Amino acid sequence: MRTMCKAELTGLGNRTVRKYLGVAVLMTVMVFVTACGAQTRPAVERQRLNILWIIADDLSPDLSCYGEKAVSTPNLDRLAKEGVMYTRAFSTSSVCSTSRSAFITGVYQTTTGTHHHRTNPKQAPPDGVVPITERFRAAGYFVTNGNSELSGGGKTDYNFRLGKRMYDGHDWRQRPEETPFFSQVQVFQPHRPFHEESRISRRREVTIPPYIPDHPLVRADYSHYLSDVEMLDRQVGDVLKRLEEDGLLDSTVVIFFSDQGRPQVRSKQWLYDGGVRVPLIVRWPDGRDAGTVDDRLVSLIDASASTLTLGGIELPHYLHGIDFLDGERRRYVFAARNRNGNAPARLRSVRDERFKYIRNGMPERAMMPSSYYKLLHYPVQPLMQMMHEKGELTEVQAELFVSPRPVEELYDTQADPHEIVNLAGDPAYAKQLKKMRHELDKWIERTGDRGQVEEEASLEEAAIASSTRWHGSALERRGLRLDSPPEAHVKWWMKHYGVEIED
Ligand SMILES: [Ca+2]
Repeated sequence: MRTMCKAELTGLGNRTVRKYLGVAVLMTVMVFVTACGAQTRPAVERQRLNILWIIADDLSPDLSCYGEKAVSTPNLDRLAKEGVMYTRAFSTSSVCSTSRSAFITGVYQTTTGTHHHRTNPKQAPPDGVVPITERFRAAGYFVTNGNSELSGGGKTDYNFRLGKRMYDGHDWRQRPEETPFFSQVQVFQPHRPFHEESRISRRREVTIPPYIPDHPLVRADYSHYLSDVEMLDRQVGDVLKRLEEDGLLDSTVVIFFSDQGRPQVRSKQWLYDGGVRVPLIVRWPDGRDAGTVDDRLVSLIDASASTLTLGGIELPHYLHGIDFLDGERRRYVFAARNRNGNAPARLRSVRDERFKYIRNGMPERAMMPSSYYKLLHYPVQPLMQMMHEKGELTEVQAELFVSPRPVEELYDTQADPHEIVNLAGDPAYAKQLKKMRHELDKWIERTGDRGQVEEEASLEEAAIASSTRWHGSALERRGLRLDSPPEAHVKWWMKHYGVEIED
């Protein structure tokens, strides 16, 4: 029987890997070249890096190091100071399970058929596609996925089933001696429901975007979100402290990012930057490029290719990402949104450093769809619905309720960072529109976008029924129903957040 030697599996011959292995102080791994020769030979020393992904849930770059003034995130600021901070990083979708299904395989969710959040029963990924964790295991890495306390397993939320255990444990401390690790730490924050608000005075400091009304309830909601961002920061600090205590800071590449943007109206579950732009910080064990800012476009689909390369693992032929850590550049990032819970949609976007193009395959649906998830968790949704019925929204805010929607949207994100001035009908941008349209068409073709067709009716109906049951029950526990008037939902939130408005 021939046992494949680790030297073959790790594919250590390429230039990139040699560069990574040049890091000053590395973990030493003893690789025994038994089956590659006729007899056992002396151990060959090979050094391999540990890799740690710290993943936030529902976080936009709302950190002090990214310029958010109303929050204090000293631990992530320190990480940025000791590493490289990427300012143009984007997820491939705007909701947990679809984004996670993509970055753990390195293949767009629209290619693997994992583009609906959620689908049951889950299917296996297409032939040959496996999570990158499988490749790390095959290369001799100890692979873990833990919660933020590292006391148990962490969030997975993949839209595929694997049929076998994906992880060796939840904590790098469980690994056998002299074994390198690829670990993930999943931090729940700042996912809703938010926790206790840490500082009421923050309500005066938060900046409310123009597409949402500047209302005391909105200020309270944003303030709660930022309190949870600070909770996330403390948890990241604890994880890094533990890494340091274990003497692993100088042998581990730390990559911090979020699965998608902030849980807010026109952000999570939308394809505007609020939904898909994410923080990304990479800390090298040798202090390389410490404190620098990188403005290149990066997609989270690239995290897979880059991480495999860090592990000295040959990239599978089907992989969609590029190795951004080796300086490769991409001209565009792509994102997709299909059904989220009970709310069907078919949105696709392509963005370069400046322009964002969004195509809407279901223009009959208003931007503020009747999402039960948002009805349960986002106070801003019923508030805006109530204000809309009373005619109290601005023109930009009321746009969320317009139906049918434009089939195409084009934004200049430099001049219009909130993406509220649609340039798709402006003759001055016709050339840009044509170019972006073409790039999106090419991507759909090249990646075999499976979300361009209608979802099988029985699956869609089952998912909608499940969402209706689950969210209906959760609202009942608040004394509310799915069809309660928006005023009733707003009243519940005002009491929950302790918001009082003088008549
Ligand atoms: Ca998420």
